[in-house]
Amino acid sequence: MRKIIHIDMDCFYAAIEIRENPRLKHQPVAIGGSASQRGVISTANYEARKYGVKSAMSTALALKKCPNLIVLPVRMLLYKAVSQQIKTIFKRYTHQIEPLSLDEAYLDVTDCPLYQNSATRIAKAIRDEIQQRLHLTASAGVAPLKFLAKVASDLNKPNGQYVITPDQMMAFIRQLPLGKIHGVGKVTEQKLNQMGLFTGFDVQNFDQLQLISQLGKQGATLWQRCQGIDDRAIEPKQERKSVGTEQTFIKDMTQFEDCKRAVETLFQALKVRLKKVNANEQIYKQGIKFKFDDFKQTTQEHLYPHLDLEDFVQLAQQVWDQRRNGRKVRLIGLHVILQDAERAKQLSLF
Ligand code: TTP
Ligand code: MG
Repeated sequence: MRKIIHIDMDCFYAAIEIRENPRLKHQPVAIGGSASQRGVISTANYEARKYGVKSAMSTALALKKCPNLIVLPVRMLLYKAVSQQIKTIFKRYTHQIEPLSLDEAYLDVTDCPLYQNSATRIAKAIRDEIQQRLHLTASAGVAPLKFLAKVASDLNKPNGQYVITPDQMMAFIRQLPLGKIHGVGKVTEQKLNQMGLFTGFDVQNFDQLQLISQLGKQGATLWQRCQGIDDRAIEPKQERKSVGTEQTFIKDMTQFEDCKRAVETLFQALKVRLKKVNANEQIYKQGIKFKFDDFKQTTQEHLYPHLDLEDFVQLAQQVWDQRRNGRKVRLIGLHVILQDAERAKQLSLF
């Protein structure tokens, strides 16, 4: 049995801004674009969440729900620097670190000799150290499996932790609502509910082949998770940097021709940016991001060794045809991921 800790910072961007300006303490604060520019909320502190302010909500709606809301712009470079500091703290406990985003990581502490190898106490120590050194709070989940550690870190948020021991694991899974499992989105959850499946217990007692025939590979994975199987190792990621550019349109797009033109324009901007850093030969992946009029976003990227407009147009066409579902498009972004982290370090990121 492994010992996995999932750490997730509490209202990350907002907590950093409040730390930087303590006068914001106890006030409802959100980070995001301004309402006049059709901005969207990235996150909000817990004070603002009481009013129903949430990530991905339009700033205009957030201000309707909470007229006193203080909306601050995103300062990505600052959050990235803090993220690095958090990682430095993690490294004092293990090198088995898999970052999932700026504020979230899995740690495998199976072999960590500190605190008599108690993952519970290691998690607490990491959270204490983050608080003392960085004046920010983190929540943690501790479990024998990755997916359970991730579920657990949400259970005592903010500034708390939840431990699932090997003994408790199967009982925990039995009562677990399927929507809590990372990767089971709203649509899949509904599908499962229609099949009469609501909890881990329901899936445990459901025919594996039938689940696979309904949900494909995702069904196979879900069935395994509910049996307490999750063999995914912690994958310390090679740090890859990306360069990108994006644009929110004055008017949402409904025609692919307009989309194609926007991709061409963005491509030129991306080219200029890349030339500035002379990074042309380091490209590893190309990708495209769409944001729709319901503020949901989707990213499509693939391995691709050089900058290529035709390829971006094809990616755009795929997203347009397969993921748009009749929605209008409010933003498009193009990015490339670079091969060589060291040489790309100086790049400014989007
Ligand atoms: P989360 O960990 O999902 O959210 P959070 O840290 O703000 O709040 P908590 O974990 O306490 O519930 O995301 C981490 C950061 O990522 C968040 O501070 C802002 C950014 N983010 C967005 O920009 N857009 C989003 O839709 C989400 C969910 C997060
Ligand atoms: Mg978080």
